[in-house]
Amino acid sequence: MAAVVVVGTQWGDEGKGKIIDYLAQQADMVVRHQGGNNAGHTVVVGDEEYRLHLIPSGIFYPDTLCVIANGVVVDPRVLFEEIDYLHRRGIQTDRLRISSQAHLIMPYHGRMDALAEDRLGVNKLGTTLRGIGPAYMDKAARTGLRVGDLLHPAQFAMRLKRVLDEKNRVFSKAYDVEGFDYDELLQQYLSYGERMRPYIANTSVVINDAIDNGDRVLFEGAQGTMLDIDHGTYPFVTSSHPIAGGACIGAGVGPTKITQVYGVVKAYTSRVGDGPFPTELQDQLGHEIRERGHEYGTTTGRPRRVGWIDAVVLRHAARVNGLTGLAVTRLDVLDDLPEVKIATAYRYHGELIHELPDSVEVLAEVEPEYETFPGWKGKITQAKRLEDLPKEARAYLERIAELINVPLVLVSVGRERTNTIVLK
Ligand code: 2SA
Ligand code: MG
Repeated sequence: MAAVVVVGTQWGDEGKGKIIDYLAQQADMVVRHQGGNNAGHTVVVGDEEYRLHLIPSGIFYPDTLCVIANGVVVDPRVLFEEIDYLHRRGIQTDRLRISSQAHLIMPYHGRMDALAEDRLGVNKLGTTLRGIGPAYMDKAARTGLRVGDLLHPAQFAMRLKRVLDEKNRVFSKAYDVEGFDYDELLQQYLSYGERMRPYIANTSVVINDAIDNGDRVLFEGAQGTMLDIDHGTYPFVTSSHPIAGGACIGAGVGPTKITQVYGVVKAYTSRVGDGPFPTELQDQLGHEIRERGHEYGTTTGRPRRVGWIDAVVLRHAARVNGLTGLAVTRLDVLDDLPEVKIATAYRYHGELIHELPDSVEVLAEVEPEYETFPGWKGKITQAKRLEDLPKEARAYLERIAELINVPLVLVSVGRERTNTIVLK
């Protein structure tokens, strides 16, 4: 391992938290580079389960530096809630660094998110309502406020005034709702700034120094390829770049520094939020897999839509991320099913297509073509090597890797660190 990017290959919730936690055993640094507290990464350490939204999953290792890099949008309220939560559970956070160039999520972003979803009505995107989209909108519009601004109170005050006047005008004129009080917001954020001060750093330098020093750096993707603002199912996407290239931009690291890109693949598919999902199972079986897999949003508690694994989606992910290895997760959730399926292509108006359509309208109408495999009867959680798995489970895994043409590197067969099979 030198600089390894870990990405979700589907619509998020692939089990990246578990894989990052596993790989972090060997890492000196774990970096988050996109998204914000819309993410929900579950990590199991012994008998303890932790849920993180913002802080990198490497925080459970006492010697690992954890970085929230420039591409992340940071809600300071959530940041401190998470820090306090970790402290209460005996986890220290002095190894956390936050980029001065990361953008701040402000309370008005949350409100804008909710109002926009409301306006869309039945066409809503199903966002997490955490203000993620509006924070990135302000970043692109160059009206965003950044973490580093908090260290320059006079400037921050001036910028906030300008931005808030505009937001409040929109709230009252376009939506007929009350705005936010300037003084209150200013005081609140300046006090967040004071508390954040010891964590704030020029993280591109920190990360590049680590890589140049031969340290092992893990880039922890959030959400998934199909939620990428360019390469996902636009407009049903998040507002950042969950794909591997997003790590370079979101952390200030050149592409030549990245040595491996691992794609995390859930053994089935889930999607929380709206938008097309060709292999979705809307029947009893879908319900069953959701319950076995506890497929509910870590951040919002929303039930996740569930379906078969989709090799068309995965081939797209392999391409846009340049995957060098696959980490298949949650294989154990499929234990005891009489059969399992893999979508290998789509049929659209009678024609067979092998590549992911570049239009959501088309994607919404395709019919998946499936290959069906016999299930494996029995529990696989204790498997330590590929050979310990029932031959049906092995055949399923091998076919996935073959269809995507990327080698398997890890297989997760249970929630704990030890329930992981390492290949090679
Ligand atoms: P947003 O809030 O603007 O990023 O929402 C836009 C779309 O991105 C989806 N999205 C996610 N999908 C899966 N998991 C995510 N994290 C949480 C989790 C979500 C939760 O781990 O379960 O708890 O509901 C995540 N974050 C964003 C979102 O559903 C929209 O489709
Ligand atoms: Mg999640």
